[in-house]
Amino acid sequence: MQISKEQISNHNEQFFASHQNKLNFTFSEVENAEAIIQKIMQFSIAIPSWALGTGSTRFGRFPGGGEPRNLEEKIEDVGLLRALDKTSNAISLHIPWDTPTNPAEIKTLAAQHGLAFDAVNSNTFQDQADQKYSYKFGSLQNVNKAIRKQAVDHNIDVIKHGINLGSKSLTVWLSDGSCFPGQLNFKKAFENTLESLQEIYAALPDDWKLLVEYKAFEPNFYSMTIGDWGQSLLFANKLGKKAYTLVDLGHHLPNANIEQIVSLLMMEGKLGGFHFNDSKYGDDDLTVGSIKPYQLFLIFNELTQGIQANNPPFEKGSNFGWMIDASHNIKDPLEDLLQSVEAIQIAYAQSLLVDTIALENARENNDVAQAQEILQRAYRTDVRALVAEARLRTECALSPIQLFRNLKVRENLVNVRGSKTFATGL
Ligand SMILES: [Mn+2]
Repeated sequence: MQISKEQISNHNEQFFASHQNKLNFTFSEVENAEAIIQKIMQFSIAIPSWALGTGSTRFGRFPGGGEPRNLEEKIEDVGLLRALDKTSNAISLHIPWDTPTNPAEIKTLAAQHGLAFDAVNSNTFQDQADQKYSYKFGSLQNVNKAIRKQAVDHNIDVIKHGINLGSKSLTVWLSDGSCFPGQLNFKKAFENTLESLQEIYAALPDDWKLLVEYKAFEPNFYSMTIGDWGQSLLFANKLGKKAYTLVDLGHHLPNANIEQIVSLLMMEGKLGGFHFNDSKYGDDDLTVGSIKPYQLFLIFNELTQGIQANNPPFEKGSNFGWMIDASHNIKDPLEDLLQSVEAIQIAYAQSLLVDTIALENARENNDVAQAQEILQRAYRTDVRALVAEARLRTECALSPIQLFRNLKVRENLVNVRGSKTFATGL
């Protein structure tokens, strides 16, 4: 299914007058409104191939129907999102869930939908039917050299798939760790993992990045071998300049100060990628901004300031890997992704409202109340009309979810694909 420009403009017409009123008001309130719209229009985010189907918990999976049955249909789904928001401009593949059998055709199809390929993701947290050794006791950390080699070879294979598609980075997330005290020699596990990562790093093209993702717990519940940003940064620093830390919002212990982590990683030039989601308890994979929108804003505030200070803008073609990493259990995955994208755009727009000079002055004068006022003034500003205007100017929907529903996109996909479909993924 494709959404036509005519369908979008018909939809926008009915909302136009009300949008214009809100926009005029926002322009009267926000000094840099035009600059913010321009930034939002440039903003780009990747959609992971595993977020397009209904996810599952440990207890069950309830598919919603019309889910993409193969990689081609996943690309089609991201194409639908892009037609509605022009921000979901890339897809991030997970190998082997979405191994491209004909890369040239897949690349052409993606280009037809205006999509690029973001980071490729390896998988050594599951056993595949055709693999010789099990990862039950870890992959890159394993005490058995042959198992480590199998995991290294898989990662190198993933890089090759990525090269064929035009990806520029490999994300490694390991479930390696231990479930009980005494199970693992921490030092040996680190050293084995480092040696394995070095072998993967050696196979990385010069213009690629290796993104080292960390996670505090789950599926291992006593220790994770790359458990926090310190451990990830240690690996990244030992590996070299092509290696970076990747921050996933859901991969921290409760109440971790993620904005501080972001600030320091950017100071070190080692923040390579970001996975957006939201959570109340752990790695809940909930819709971005649905639980802790203020935290999201504070993180964006650090991202924006860090980028303005010493990094290129995180716009189309930038060096950062921005991605939504979530798996939706009960909502329509496409509606959920539209909500997530908008939450990210809103937080980004609000971060651009922060008067950084005044904030720095307040900090230098230890004026704590004023510093808080400056941040909260930005956070409490309604920027939705600016985000909508960015969509309007890029020929997208003023209200993406409304149009998604009006056009009966899901019903259409169910008709074509069937009501009992299972997308590959978790
Ligand atoms: Mn992630």
